[in-house]
Amino acid sequence: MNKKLMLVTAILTVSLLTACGNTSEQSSASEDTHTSHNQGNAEKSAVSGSGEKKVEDNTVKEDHSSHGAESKKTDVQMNAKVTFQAGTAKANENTELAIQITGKDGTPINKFDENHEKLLHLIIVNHDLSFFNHIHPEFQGDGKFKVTTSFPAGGDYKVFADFIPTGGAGTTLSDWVKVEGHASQHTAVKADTKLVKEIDGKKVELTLSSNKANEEVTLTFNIRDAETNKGIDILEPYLGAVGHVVILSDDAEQYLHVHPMDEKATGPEAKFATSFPHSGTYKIWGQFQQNGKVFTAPFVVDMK
Ligand SMILES: [Cu+2]
Repeated sequence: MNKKLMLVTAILTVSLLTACGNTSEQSSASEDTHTSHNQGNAEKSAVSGSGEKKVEDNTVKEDHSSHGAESKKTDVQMNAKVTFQAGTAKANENTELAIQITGKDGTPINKFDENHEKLLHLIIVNHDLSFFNHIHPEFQGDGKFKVTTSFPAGGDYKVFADFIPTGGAGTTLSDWVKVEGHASQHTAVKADTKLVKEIDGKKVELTLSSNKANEEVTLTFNIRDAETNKGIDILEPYLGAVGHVVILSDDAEQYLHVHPMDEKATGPEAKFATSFPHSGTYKIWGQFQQNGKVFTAPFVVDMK
């Protein structure tokens, strides 16, 4: 009896290891071809975040730490397929994007919980993360969302769909799409020497409490008027919070969506807590709103 149990355990372990092996193989394959992958659902949907925090973050919706999704527990059951309604898309032209979300067996997911005022948050980046777009497609029913958007150049874009299926956990799925047209030059993602950016007349400064991966890091954004250097304390809620932060590893494999520690803050400071899953270079986009206008401050940091 015990022997039998041990054998079963051994088989299970082997199959788990095999599954993991396949996952990394598949995702590196998708990196190589950079085209839209609609097969290999489980593999493709592997988008990870701050690992062990996941379950807690997802059950407590008001939790203020990151809820970057991790594939192993829940996402593996679902798939997001991103297509262009017209079949193809050209750079600098309005194009209708469709996102089809299905369960493991291919049936559409039809119930979503509203999360920060939206059923689906879509983040689109290009190959070198120089382009970032955060949009909210409309639900059409049958697991399908649609949105009209445009791309600044030809080339490959990674699309992250961030949502909560009703009864499930916060999930992030991703897919690559290819846009026709002249591609922009690829610039390596390089850490900023100074974490101060001037955006739309505002000076945004970012301070990290630590530059170590795998530990809690507080990100403090300080927002000042670029001309007067006065702190701006009249930030407006953007999607129900003082700000939103999206973080991607330089290879766009690790996705973190971080919410503020104090959602009701109005500036000049906005604090966020997260943990970076491994050492390396990350791009951070902080999004805030003033006078009805959203501004996005990008930063690149190295984590040890
Ligand atoms: Cu959003």
